[in-house]
Amino acid sequence: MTVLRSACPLDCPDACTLDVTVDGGRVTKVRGSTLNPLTAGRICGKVMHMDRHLYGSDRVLTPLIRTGPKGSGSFREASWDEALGAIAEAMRTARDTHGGTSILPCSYGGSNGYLTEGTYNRRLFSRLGASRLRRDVCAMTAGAALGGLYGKMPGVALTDYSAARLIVVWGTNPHATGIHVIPHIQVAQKAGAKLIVVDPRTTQLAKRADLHLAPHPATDGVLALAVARLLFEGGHADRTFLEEHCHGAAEFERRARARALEDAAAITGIDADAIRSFADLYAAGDPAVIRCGWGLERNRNGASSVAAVLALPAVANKFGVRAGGYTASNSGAWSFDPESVAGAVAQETRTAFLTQLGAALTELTDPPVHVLYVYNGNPLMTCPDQERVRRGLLREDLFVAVHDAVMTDTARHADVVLPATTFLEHDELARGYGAYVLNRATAVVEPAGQSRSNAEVFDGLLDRLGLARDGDIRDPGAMAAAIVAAHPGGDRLATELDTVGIARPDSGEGPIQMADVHPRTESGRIELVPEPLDSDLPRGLYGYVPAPDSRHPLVMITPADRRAITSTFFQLVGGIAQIRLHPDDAAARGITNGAAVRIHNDLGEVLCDARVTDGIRPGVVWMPKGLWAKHTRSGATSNALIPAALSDCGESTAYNEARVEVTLA
Ligand SMILES: Nc1nc2c(c(=O)[nH]1)N[C@H]1C(S)=C(S)[C@@H](COP(=O)(O)OP(=O)(O)OC[C@H]3O[C@@H](n4cnc5c(=O)[nH]c(N)nc54)[C@H](O)[C@@H]3O)O[C@H]1N2
Ligand SMILES: Nc1nc2c(c(=O)[nH]1)N[C@H]1C(S)=C(S)[C@@H](COP(=O)(O)OP(=O)(O)OC[C@H]3O[C@@H](n4cnc5c(=O)[nH]c(N)nc54)[C@H](O)[C@@H]3O)O[C@H]1N2
Ligand code: SF4
Ligand SMILES: [Mo]
Repeated sequence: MTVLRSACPLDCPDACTLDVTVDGGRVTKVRGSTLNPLTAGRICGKVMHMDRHLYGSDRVLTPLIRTGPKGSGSFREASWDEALGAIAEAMRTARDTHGGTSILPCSYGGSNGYLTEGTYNRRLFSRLGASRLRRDVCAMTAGAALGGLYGKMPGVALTDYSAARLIVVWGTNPHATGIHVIPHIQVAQKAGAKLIVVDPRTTQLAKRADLHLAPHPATDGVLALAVARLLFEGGHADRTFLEEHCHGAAEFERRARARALEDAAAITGIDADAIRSFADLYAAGDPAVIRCGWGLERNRNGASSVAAVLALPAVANKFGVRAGGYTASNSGAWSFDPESVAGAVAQETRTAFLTQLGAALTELTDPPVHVLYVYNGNPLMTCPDQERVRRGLLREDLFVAVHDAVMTDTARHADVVLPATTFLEHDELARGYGAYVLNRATAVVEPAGQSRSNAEVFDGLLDRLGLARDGDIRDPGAMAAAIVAAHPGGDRLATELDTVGIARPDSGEGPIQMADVHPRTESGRIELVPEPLDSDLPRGLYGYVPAPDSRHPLVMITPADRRAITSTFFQLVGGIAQIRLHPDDAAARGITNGAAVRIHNDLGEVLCDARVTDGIRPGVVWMPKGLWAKHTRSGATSNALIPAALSDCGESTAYNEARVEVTLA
């Protein structure tokens, strides 16, 4: 029995370091280590039970080739040689007959590491001249706001939250999506810090908050501007700071003052007094930090909402002290260029949007997509407009390859399925989801069955297609080393990775905003009304777009579930899923706890069970993201009801505002 070091590359902001117990060549225990101070020896239940994922019945252990009709899930075992040969042949034929752009790689958040994404894959697909994928299902809207205002200035480290005296948790649910900030919030609360939670649901943190505001989805911008207005009116704006460090302050103030508090209360569904309490607590709190999550970006006002929230610390100048400012994604702390290191080439090509995958597969012409290669993703379950994605996958003239560790619903629609290693079975250089730390991890066990890593498979295809070039880095260890070496300050990073296995950015792990790190906008200032965001938005930045009329009265939100990372690990959960609705909405429809219901709109329907709870505001219903087909009676999940419409800045989709009706099934 040995205990080996590893690190988690899953789509989670915490980037945990792990101690993995291996017994007889099998993983028997996974625990958090203390190498990453944020992990501090604790991890989530998902990865703690990683052995169930590794050795579960859904694991794909050999290459598979389809035998039944498309989507039937009937396969026979095949050798790697046969499976890779079939994929290479499909790619070669597509490229030679229709052009490289008829090949579409499709991936998202399965693994946030450079050896699984951004290197080997890009080298292969760029040399094939394949279509590019805009990987836009997550964080692009929030990223547009953060980039516009601050040029992605890194944020307050989650470990610094203990030092805050006012904490605002806005549109994020850390008990599910990033547990390690919670102990730091608790330490702060014990020391007298106040906690505000802004969420349409009564999350676990909301129950412990001094103030919980539950806005109508998509109205956060109106709420944040109302708070800004009160800060200006109450003399809590720092005029000197605004003058010296910001651009657009006067215009921002004009827009914040344009709406009366009572109107903001009516739009958001929050009492004017509660908004006043927010402003009072925020003005008085020092240090004050806002944890801005992703729940508020996924709607028609997403960019304006995130921008308005992120503007608050500038208005009141909460910066310049430890634990003062904001936290969003910290991806701006690093500047790697894995594509160049891997030898990806610049090419003329077209770009397809992941949020529009259904349309890309069914409507693109000149040329249509003929080969879809899926890895690090489960697009049938995670992309909007699910039925269109399904129709696309079922096209007889589309060749679909899926590389995954488990038989996902997407994989069931493949022509060829390839077994993938998990992060405990391959080497990785992992950054997590906008985390401060960089982890290097080495495989702790041999691959299960015949599974292979992304690096191996992409490299194998590169050879088969005759696309390898002299000087290409093939070995994953050498690739990781070259990526690190190409980073400014790479020598220091390499030493840290070699000696302890974890590295920090130049800014350190807990920088003070506006002291250690500064806006990376062109002007070097905080841009409160940044171009081109302002002119790109239909009503300008901070302009509120009201909800369109709809025959479907309820708003469905689809937050993360603590048992899964989007769909990853959800195969391990049985039973029929529940849609949560408020007692008033349930009573109006004759729905009782546990009733079988039909959730529907013009796009489709989902059949599952109802759970009646006052933990959500009236008019809003919620269903977890990432469900599998087996979790509903119709095989369709929330994404069958979510249109592929883009968010306000066109960067992502509106996962949190589908209009639906719920009726007894
Ligand atoms: N266990 C687990 N952890 C995860 C994930 C997972 O699926 N499971 N996913 C990972 C990924 S990919 C991401 S992007 C992050 C996401 O992390 P979070 O930002 O925490 O994401 P969500 O759970 O989608 O949404 C957070 C909260 O936003 C609320 N919300 C919905 N609409 C609105 C709104 O209009 N306004 C406001 N104020 N709140 C709203 C929801 O009720 C929810 O409680 O988590 C990562 N971590
Ligand atoms: N309704 C709704 N849908 C949503 C969202 C929402 O809020 N609501 N949120 C969106 C968000 S935030 C995100 S990030 C996306 C996530 O979208 P996806 O990335 O499609 O979601 P996952 O379920 O994480 O799927 C990742 C897959 O990658 C596989 N994988 C992991 N590691 C490897 C590897 O090393 N190699 C290979 N080949 N495969 C690997 C996993 O087994 C898993 O099947 O979903 C989006 N979908
Ligand atoms: S999913 Fe997040 S909390 Fe769980 S082990 Fe990975 S990084 Fe840590
Ligand atoms: Mo995400």
